[in-house]
Amino acid sequence: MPSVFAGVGSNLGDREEAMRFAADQLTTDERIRNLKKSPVYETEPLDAPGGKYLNAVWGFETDLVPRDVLGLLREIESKAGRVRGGGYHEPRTLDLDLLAYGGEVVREDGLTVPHPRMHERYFVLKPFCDLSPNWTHPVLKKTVKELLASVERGA
Ligand code: PH2
Ligand code: MG
Ligand code: MG
Repeated sequence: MPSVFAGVGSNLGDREEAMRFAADQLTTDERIRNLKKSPVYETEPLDAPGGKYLNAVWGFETDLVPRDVLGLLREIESKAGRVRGGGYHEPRTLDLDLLAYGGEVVREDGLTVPHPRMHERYFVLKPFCDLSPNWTHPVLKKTVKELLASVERGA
């Protein structure tokens, strides 16, 4: 069963409650095993309007294929009350991004794994590193720990 990693973000409404709700949805889903949660970080919005984000990364195991993991994450976003208004990086009650699916590379319509911007985002790499510092990016061939160090150096 591959280890899957999801980025979790919220900068609208009751941010803690949205994250609690999402964790509960995953924990009670029989297709999801062994949910592990990073610490939560409060971060300034990057290239986005609105208030501060709460960010975390969660890891779990599943036999769902990447497309179905994406579908499940979208479903949980909707159940948490997320409404997509179409604005660029608009504030969101809950954002669940599929960051990594084991060491696999997926390039399909509307689905790129690893997430195309994860390696440049401190708010992803920091909590990802808390969970799994040695996960290796299958395209960049660098560990999360190395990617985080590059971002912290500003490289
Ligand atoms: N997500 C974005 C855009 N900007 N900034 C922070 N700090 N955290 C996020 O999760 C985030 C962001 C698009 O999804
Ligand atoms: Mg998203
Ligand atoms: Mg996002």
